[in-house]
Amino acid sequence: MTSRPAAPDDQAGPIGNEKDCEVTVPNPANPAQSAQQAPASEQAPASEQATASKQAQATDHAAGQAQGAADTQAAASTQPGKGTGSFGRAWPAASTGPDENAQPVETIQVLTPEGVLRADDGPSADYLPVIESLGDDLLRRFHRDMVVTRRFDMEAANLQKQGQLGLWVPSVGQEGAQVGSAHATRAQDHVFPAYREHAIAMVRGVDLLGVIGLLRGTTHGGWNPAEVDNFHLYTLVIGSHTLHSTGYAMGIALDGNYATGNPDTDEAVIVYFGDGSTSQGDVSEALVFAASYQTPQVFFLQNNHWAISVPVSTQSRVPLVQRPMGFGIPGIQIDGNDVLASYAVTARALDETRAGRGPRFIEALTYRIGAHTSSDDPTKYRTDAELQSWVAKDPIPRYEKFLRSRGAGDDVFAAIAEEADDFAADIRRRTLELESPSTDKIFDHVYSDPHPVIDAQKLWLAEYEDSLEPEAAPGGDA
Ligand SMILES: Cc1ncc(C[n+]2csc(CCOP(=O)(O)OP(=O)(O)O)c2C)c(N)n1
Ligand SMILES: [Mg+2]
Repeated sequence: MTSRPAAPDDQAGPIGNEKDCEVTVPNPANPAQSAQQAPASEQAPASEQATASKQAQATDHAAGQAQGAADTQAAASTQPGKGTGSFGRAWPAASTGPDENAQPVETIQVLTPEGVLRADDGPSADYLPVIESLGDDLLRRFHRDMVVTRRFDMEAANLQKQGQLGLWVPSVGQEGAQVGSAHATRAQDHVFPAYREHAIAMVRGVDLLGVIGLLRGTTHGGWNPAEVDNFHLYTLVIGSHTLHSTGYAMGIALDGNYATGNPDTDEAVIVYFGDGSTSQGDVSEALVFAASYQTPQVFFLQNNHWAISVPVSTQSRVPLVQRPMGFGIPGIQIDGNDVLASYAVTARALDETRAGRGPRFIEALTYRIGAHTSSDDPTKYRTDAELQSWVAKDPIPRYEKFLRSRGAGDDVFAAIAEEADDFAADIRRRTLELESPSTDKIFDHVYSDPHPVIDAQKLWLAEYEDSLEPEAAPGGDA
């Protein structure tokens, strides 16, 4: 075990000094954020209404939390048994909604919801030069990647409905957060996804048929991380991969593969996780170790406002971006439906951490437009009004407006749409061609070396299968 780095006091400010943790005060001149605040009258309990009015400048996060609380309480009151513990007692009702002591935070947004670059001189303006340095090819690539992933997602959902996949996990609505941050990574970086990071997988070079195979049950993995720019495997045990990523980042540090001053070879880790997973102990442990060892690592939280049917307002009484500060890690909140903010903020955070300045935490405010998975029915727990308010903030049409204002014409968008259709058709064709693996494959790779118990089980299964009657051919009489 190596000794831990000296205490990194350059990150920590006096208590209450959020600037040192890169969480800045709200800009009252930002009408876009005010517009996102849900009307206090829709937010139910009187105490929370008072809170809401106190936080008139609060961010989208607080609005989402308060709205989620009201929606959830409304849903619970119409569902018999919901909100009742297994001992027949009612759970306390006041477990949701923003804490009245929560400090509002500034959300970094480069592109307004109208698709115009922000012209004010608040903290978001710091990121404009990053965007202005990008060429048209990359800017258009962002759009292409968002559109292709969404089209892929729709095709996969259709395949699931047609019985070709066991399950589908949609990413619709989160393309801005994913495409922007993925393009900010460098080839040598290591990316640890959860399970709906399809756009990031594609940007890193994964053949998305691998994702399909995973959900069709033809593979346990889907790709080899070493062959796809270190895009590690999907992780279904929520939050567990934050520990994997911190361990990996500690390894990079032990090997001395960062902070050499060469951004083209210095490595960094980025881990993607959801709002719900922040309630897992694993995430807190990962943050503790990351802070202790000053890992070269970015924690990228996609706050899509729901953990299956649990709203983020139940997971945290304060904006989640404030949580890393308690661990001594700077946090920054971004408009996750702004692909440019996602790119610029992630690029800076990765370059800072690869340079040895310690871990960083980004909270991207976004929304899961679709169901949690194809097994979920979100109409049971969230309102159509909430959904529509986020459909209106869809990252794709917003970005299309921006590209059009820079001269992209109908031909550009028609070509991208055609490419997306071709991509989906190719995925469909290859999905139907996927072959089922042999049953005994489940025993491979349980251990790296041969194991007598596994060998015995494999033999037993083979004998059992041999003892069965052969299956009737389709269409036969038997
Ligand atoms: C350790 C663990 N507990 C519970 C689950 C069941 N589960 C699957 S997804 C999920 C919600 C995760 O929500 P969030 O982290 O916000 O990610 P999102 O699905 O919204 O992307 C839960 C509880 C799980 N997979 N792993
Ligand atoms: Mg979530």
